[in-house]
Amino acid sequence: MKHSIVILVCLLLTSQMGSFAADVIDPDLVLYFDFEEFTATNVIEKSGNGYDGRINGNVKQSNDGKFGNAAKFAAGSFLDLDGPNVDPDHIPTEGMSVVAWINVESVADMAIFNARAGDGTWLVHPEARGDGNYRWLNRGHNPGKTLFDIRGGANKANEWIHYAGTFSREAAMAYLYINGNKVGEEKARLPDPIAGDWGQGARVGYNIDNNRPFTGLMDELNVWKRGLTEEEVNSIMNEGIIEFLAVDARGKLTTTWGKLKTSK
Ligand SMILES: [Ca+2]
Repeated sequence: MKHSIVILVCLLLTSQMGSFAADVIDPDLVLYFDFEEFTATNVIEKSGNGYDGRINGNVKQSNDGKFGNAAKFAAGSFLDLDGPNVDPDHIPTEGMSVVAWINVESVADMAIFNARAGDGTWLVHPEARGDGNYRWLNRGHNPGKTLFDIRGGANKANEWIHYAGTFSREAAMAYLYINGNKVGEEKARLPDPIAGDWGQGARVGYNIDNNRPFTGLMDELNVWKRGLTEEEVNSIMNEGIIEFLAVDARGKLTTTWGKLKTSK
């Protein structure tokens, strides 16, 4: 009898810990590549959603990362995220943030991340640009649904730059931060959500139509389905995503305990 009670308690504790573990990762974090884990064919994706990137061309692990290792992209190489099979619940529509450390080999048009809807809508452009700045754009479904198109900052080659584009539909505002500084903002031109499918694909490091090849190093790419605040962008930049998520989770647990207390 005593033995079975111990087992029961252990089972209860395990299931409780399981639910805590599930809470630790922020549910709005859709994609996270720390580039610490490569297999022969894939780069392992760490959000918990399992969207490992299939390596196309020459994407190699480099130990010259901003945090540990990075991915080194040769021109025309990319990670294929199998866009058509991404869970619709994970597709950002009410808000989006794309955050990454990049160290580009030259000042040229380069896509950090790209996704294209089944109807051909280019729904997101987080880019370093050949004309010397950075870009952040979202669109609703075609035709003519550009929500914002921000250009700002000074594109620099051969140094680590922190890129963060954010958009909240509710706040109707988009912001572009470079190295934690706001370099551009735009009020949403339309009330539409972001196009809600990645039917023609989603990639890291190359546009769907094989343009704007990312060339150089990338680290700590994280894609969210909400607009991060300036404070959150800076926390992610300064502390790294693991520490950010830990603080995020502690905040959530505090809220949960608070709720439990009040409900008694
Ligand atoms: Ca890394």
